[in-house]
Amino acid sequence: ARKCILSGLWKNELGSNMTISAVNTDGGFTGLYHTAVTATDKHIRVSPLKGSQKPTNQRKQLTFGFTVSWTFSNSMTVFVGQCFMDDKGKETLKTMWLLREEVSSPGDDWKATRVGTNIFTRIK
Ligand code: B9F
Repeated sequence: ARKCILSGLWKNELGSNMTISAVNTDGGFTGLYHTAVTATDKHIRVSPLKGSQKPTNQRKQLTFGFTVSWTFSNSMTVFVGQCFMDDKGKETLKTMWLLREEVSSPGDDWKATRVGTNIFTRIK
């Protein structure tokens, strides 16, 4: 059976792109994230990502997580997800994310985290 490989270029339903480099023997990987959207008028810049997959040997369906450290703000997003391989060999990454924004006081903590889902498909 064909196996999921996270390395490559992916696009989600928002139009965001990410490139994941080779996965190392410990399951770790790095990459670059280019978001198509931002909630403010901040200038978007490509931002680094770092994560790991489990298990480290490639499987048909594998779980993974990664963090994106936005270079244009003090916010971070963490993604967790699973790669699904269909019977035509097409891979889909189903993810959920939490976006943490820096707030100025504990009283603002309630509004500091956004949550959502993204689905990625391979473009290369
Ligand atoms: O919009 C975020 C942001 C951080 C500080 C000002 C703007 C950064 C980009 C997040 C992109 C998210 C979506 N893109 C994507 O592909 S990550 C999850 C989604 N998937 C507004 C003010 C503080 C936080 C948000 Fe900001």
